[in-house]
Amino acid sequence: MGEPGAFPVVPHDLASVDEETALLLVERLSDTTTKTPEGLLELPAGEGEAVVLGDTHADWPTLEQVAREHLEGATPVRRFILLGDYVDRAPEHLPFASLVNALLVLSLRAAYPDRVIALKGNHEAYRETPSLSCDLLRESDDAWGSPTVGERVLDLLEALPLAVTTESGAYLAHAGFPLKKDWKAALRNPTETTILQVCWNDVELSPTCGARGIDQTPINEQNLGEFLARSGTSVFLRGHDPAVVGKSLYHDRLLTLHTTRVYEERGLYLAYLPLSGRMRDLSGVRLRKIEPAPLPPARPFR
Ligand SMILES: [Mn+2]
Repeated sequence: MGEPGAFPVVPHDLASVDEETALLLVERLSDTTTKTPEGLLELPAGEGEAVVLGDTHADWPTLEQVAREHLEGATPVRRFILLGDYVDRAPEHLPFASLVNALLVLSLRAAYPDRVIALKGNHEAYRETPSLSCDLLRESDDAWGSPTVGERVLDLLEALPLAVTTESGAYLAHAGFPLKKDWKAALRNPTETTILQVCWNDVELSPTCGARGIDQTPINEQNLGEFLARSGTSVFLRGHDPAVVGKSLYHDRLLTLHTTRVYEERGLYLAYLPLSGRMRDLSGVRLRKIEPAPLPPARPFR
């Protein structure tokens, strides 16, 4: 997995890794990632900017390319923030891609503990909320005839934080915010309701809203304004909803990102967020559209 500060090496071809080796790899990651989950991270003011990625959904070639550019390139960013949904809906022709992408996320966090922040999405909350199927378990079964590796990876993903705030005035989470007045307490001690609000919610004006079967008050102009006021933030960056990707909503205060070839027709986006000064709205956030990274050559038939 490499040393802290060095770009991690993650096996791309898990079919050639035996179960024991895979378990060792996950074991090492659980030693290097924080053991006490914190629901909310509050970043202090700092120089430079954060790059923010939306859902990556098993598109590890793109994540790896973007991570290399921003963590070890000529102009590295101070913070590298991932908004959740690392697994499931894998692109075609990428075997075991949910496992590889999850291992890449966790390895990046272990290699750059003070720079990489990975938040939890609804796909990482598979065992905590009424949910979809989980490719981590299925891929493990396919590779090794047992779900154990996938279960251990899920243990680590479940412990990821739900949200992060910056001194410059941003709140970031996978989908939404706690509707409770004491939002910090809700994030620090999340109930199923909080997980649904933070990891599953939609914006009222999206076509997706109401289609997921999640019984929550959706995000609207009013509850967004109230939340930003009580949290002392000005903008909300999220992933989760391909229908509104790249659109700045509610008077330039809410932005949705995806960074995966799985929804390529909606666009793959990165956002650059200032970490110093004070944002009033999204005008200080730079949006960049990227192309998906090339897929690795298909494995030769054996
Ligand atoms: Mn999602």
